[in-house]
Amino acid sequence: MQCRGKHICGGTIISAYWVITAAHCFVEGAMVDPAEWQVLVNSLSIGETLMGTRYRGLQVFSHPKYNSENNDYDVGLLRTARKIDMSDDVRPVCLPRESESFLTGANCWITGWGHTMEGGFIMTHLRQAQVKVVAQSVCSLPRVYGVFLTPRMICAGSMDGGVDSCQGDSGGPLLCETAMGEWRLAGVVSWGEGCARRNKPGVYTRVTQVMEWVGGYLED
Ligand code: 4AZ
Repeated sequence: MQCRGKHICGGTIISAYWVITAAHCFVEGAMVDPAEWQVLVNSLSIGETLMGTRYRGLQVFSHPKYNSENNDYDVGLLRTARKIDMSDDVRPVCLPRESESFLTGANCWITGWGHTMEGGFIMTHLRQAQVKVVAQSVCSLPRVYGVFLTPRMICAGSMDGGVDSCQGDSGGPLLCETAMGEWRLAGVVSWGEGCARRNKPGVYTRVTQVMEWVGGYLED
């Protein structure tokens, strides 16, 4: 997702008109017209070679309980001005049911154009990495995130560090395999202490916990 032609955040298509992202992505663009947002679809590159299709934003929404102090409820939605063309390569992600659970150690994938190291650069080519769900009990240990971790957050990565999302990946997907072996959007890239540090896995908005709010926009 770009604002005034600049990459700001990742996002995930959930229906023909809707892209899910992080609420904090809209903070720096809070004053701008939703039409200044563009979603770049079906392009692995955000370099000079212009590929893919651009969809202008029509409306942007942040979760009403979003707290910019601690990133609780860090989820937002962007409605595109026109219908996103679906194809073999462009399809909406499957959302989880509220009751669905992602087990500790479940396999997940993250994707994004974000930095490959702290203080790095935005990538021109989309990258992906495999991470695992970290137990909530472990992620809320004092040496990990302690009380900063809320029930609206899910941690994924590696406790040894080395693989993680980073700046510029925010708003993008955390796709995980459920206990039933189905792939669902488990999280939205939200925050973390640095990137890929030991004992500091990535923190993602727990999608099952915000499905009621998201579902309210999916009717049309
Ligand atoms: C960021 O600044 C950011 N390691 C995103 C993800 C993580 C840290 C920071 C997780 O957008």
